[in-house]
Amino acid sequence: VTGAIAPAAEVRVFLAMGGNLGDVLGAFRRVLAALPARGVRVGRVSHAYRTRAMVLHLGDEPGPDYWNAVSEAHTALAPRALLALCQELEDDEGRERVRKWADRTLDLDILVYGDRVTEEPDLTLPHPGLAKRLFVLQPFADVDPDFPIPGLSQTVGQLLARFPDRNAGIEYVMRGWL
Ligand code: PH2
Ligand code: MG
Ligand code: MG
Repeated sequence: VTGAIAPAAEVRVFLAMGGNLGDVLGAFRRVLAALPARGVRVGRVSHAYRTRAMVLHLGDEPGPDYWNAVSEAHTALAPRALLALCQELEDDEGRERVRKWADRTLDLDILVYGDRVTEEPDLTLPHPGLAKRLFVLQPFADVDPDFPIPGLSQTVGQLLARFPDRNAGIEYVMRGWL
């Protein structure tokens, strides 16, 4: 219809949730409950994984174990708007930004935004750590193992299968946690 404003098309995104301080699964649940009213329709959600903290420098004392999970979602928010929303939800959970990789109540990262491939100072898509981290790939594979990662010529399942030890750092799988 002439003059009508077309609604922005929704894009399929994948979000990673992590945290190792406080009631992390509670934080995950609150985030998933808050997203729909903020323009993000939540789709499939992975199991929750208890994982050993990955440290920044070899030899660093690891902090408490993390919980990690991945969620599929659909949104018409632009990448920057989605990133700002993620940071706002982290702040709502009392996230303190003390230093890189500090222990945290909630980390909410954009893993994938549609087929977008971009490298900007604070927003690299797909997430640069994705292919290297079992605590991301394993829950991602729960949600969609056949998803081809934009910019890489491999699916989530193929990346996962390349890991020599498919349980490395994964202590426990919590099913039906939502
Ligand atoms: N996130 C980090 C640093 N280390 N370790 C685990 N197991 N899980 C995480 O999500 C994680 C981490 C910084 O984002
Ligand atoms: Mg992170
Ligand atoms: Mg983050």
